[in-house]
Amino acid sequence: MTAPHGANLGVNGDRLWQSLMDMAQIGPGVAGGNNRQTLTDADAEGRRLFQRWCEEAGLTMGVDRMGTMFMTRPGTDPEALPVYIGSHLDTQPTGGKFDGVLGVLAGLEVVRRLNDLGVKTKHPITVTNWSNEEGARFAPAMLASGVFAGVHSLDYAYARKDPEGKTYGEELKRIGWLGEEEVGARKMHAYFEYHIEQGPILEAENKQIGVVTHCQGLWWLEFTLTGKEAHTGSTPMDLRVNAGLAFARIVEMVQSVAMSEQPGAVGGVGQVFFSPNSRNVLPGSVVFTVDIRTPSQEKLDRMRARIEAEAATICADLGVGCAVEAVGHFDPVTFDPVLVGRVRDAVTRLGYSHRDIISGAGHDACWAAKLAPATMIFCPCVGGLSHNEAEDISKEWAAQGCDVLLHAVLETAEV
Ligand code: HGY
Ligand code: MN
Ligand code: MN
Ligand code: MN
Repeated sequence: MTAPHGANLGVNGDRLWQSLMDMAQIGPGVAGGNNRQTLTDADAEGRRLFQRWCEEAGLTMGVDRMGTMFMTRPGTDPEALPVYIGSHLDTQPTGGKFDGVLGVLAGLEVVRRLNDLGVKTKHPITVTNWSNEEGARFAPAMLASGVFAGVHSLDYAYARKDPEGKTYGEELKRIGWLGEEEVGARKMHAYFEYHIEQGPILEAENKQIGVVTHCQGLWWLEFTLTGKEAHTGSTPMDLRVNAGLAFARIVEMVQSVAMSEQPGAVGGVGQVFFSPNSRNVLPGSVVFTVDIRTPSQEKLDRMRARIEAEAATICADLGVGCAVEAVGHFDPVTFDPVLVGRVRDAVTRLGYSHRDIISGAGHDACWAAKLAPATMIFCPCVGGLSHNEAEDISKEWAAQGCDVLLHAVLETAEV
C-alpha cells in the first residue's frame, strides 16, 4: 500500500533507532540496559524528553490524574475519535532498552513519517505513554491503563506502596506529572500496541512479525507467611516454626502445578521479602508474589485454586500462618479480529514473514481491549530475552514492525 500520493510509506528506521538510543541514555542500568522505574526522577526525565520530541512533531499533550501522557496529532474530522498508539516508557529495575519504549517511540515515528509525507488522517492519532505499566515498583502491572479502563479506582492506585513505603500518589506529585484530566474520560476509536515479543518464538522460526491474536491471562498472588523468629543456631529443628521452609516448598509446588498444566501454562516467583532478613534469625515473616499465566481461562482459575489450597496445607503442616491476596489479575484477552486482519494484510502487503502469536507478557492493550477494538504487533527479540538488561533487537526488526504499525494505523485512521 502506498500513501495517497504514491510515496512509499517506509518509516525512517535510522530516526526510530536514534530515538531509542537517546531514550536509553536516561535511567541507565548497570549492565547496558535501563533502570527507569515508574515515578522516579529518571522516569520524569524520560517523560520530558518524549514530550519535547512530540511537541517538535506538532502534537499537543494531555496528562491525566494517573500521569499517563496523551500526545495527539489532529485529524481532519473534529468529531472523529482518535486512533491510539500506546505502550510505556517505564522499565524494570534491570530492564532492557526496548520493552515498552519501542511501542511509544514507534508511535512517534508513525506521526513523524505522516508529517514527512504530508498525509492527513480523518481520525486524530494519539500516541500514549501509560504510567506504571511494569508494576515493578508499584504493583499491579498496567496500573494506569487499569484505572483508565475502570478496573481499579484512583484511590486504590494512589495508595499503592513501593518497597520503601512511598505511595503512587505522593510520588506522582513529587515528580510533577499529576495531570488534570479525569482518568478514562478519553474515548478511543481503536488502539494499537507495538512491542517486542519478550519470548523466543519469532526469532527461532525466523519470522519478522508476530500478528498478536490473544494475550494470556494472569494472577499475581501475594502470600504473607508468618513463622516464629528464633536463633538459627540454638533452636532445635523440631521446635522451629519455619516460614522460610514453607516458602521454599510453595515455590517448588508452584513449579510442579505449572508443569502439570502443560502445554501453555507458566508459574513462578520473582520477588520475596524475608523479615528480619538476618542471616542467623529464622524469618518471622516471608512475603512473596506468585505469578501464574495461561491463555486458558479454565486452567488459569484452576491453577490459582490448586496453588492456594496446596499452600494452605504446606503451611498447616509446618504450623506457619498463611494469608494470600490477589494483587494482580486479568483474564485471557482476545484482540479485535478486524484490527488483527488489518495487521495481517499490512504484513502481507509489505512482504514480511509472520505468524500468529499469543502474548506471554501482559500489556496495556489488555485493558484497552475492554474499551475499544485493540490489537498488538510483535517484533522478535534476541534469544527471546526480556526483563533483562541484555534485552536486544535489530534496527531492521524495529523498523519492520513500525512499517506494519504505520500501515495498519493509516488503514484505521482513514486518509
Ligand atoms: O508482567 C508483565 O507481563 C508486564 O511486563 N508488565
Ligand atoms: Mn512491556
Ligand atoms: Mn515489561
Ligand atoms: Mn477473572
